[in-house]
Amino acid sequence: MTEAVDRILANYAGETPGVIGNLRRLLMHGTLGGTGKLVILPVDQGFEHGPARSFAPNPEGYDPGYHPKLAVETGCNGYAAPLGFIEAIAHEYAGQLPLILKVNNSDSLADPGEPCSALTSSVEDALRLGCSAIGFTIYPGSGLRNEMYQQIRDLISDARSVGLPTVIWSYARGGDMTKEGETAVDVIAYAAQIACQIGAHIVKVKPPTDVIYQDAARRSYENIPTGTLTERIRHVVQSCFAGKRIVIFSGGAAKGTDAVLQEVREIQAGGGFGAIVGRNAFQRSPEDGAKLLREIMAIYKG
Ligand code: FBP
Repeated sequence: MTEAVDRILANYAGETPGVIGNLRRLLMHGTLGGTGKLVILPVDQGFEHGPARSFAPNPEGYDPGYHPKLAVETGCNGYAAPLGFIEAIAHEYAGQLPLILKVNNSDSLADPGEPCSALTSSVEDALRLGCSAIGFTIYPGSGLRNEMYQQIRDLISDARSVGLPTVIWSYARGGDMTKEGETAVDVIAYAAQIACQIGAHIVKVKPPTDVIYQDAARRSYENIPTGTLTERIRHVVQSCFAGKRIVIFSGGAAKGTDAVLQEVREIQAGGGFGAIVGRNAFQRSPEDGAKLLREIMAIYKG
């Protein structure tokens, strides 16, 4: 244990020992183990975006064995994926790499109007596969958001009872939300707060942009600095119970190395706890993907 990890876990003091133990496992694992920072490799894009959009840029990624190997070689804190990918590799990696089972997923074959992921696996599956946490996506703003909030209430409670923490991917979308609104700083902060209030142990949101989406929030933001990404990250961290809940930020669609690293520097400067980096890692060649993950971790290590 380290002071940084002790400090974070003290904020979860009301939790069961099993949940705290698994959070500790995630925080103590890999290159960033003990620093209080996390880099997680998520590979649910095959389900969410389709196989070719996800894996054609680096065909090695079609193989479920590719991703946990990349995560282990580069020292990621954990690996998150839907049931099929986890079932294909758990016998080899459970106990060697913290696994996070994404228990709901949605496809992008048709515009759902009001998005709502399907439950695709269970807490029992996570236990059976030796996972360290479950993952769940909510879509605040969707007409079906209340259904998702109620589903996750039950799942968090089931997962907690067997000692598993919950990571919530919180993406505002649906309703009359615009594309620009989905990443507006007020919307990201609100989505992060909702995930914390629902009981997420780790929250995952997209990096916020310098846009205020809700007219009702505009005045409240007059004195909140949001001009730089660092400032916006700081505000999102504050919105997660004044930094008492772990909040990490996603990488987004593949982009240039300089842009990824600049974003990571600002997440670090704003007090973010780390990143979930999917496409930017596995869509590069094996060497380049591993190099980028190592560079990202070096920044978080300070
Ligand atoms: P990326 O780094 O590839 O963006 O992955 C992070 C993630 O949260 C994935 O888990 C998820 O599939 C994806 O983003 C969703 O992205 P989008 O909202 O663009 O569909």
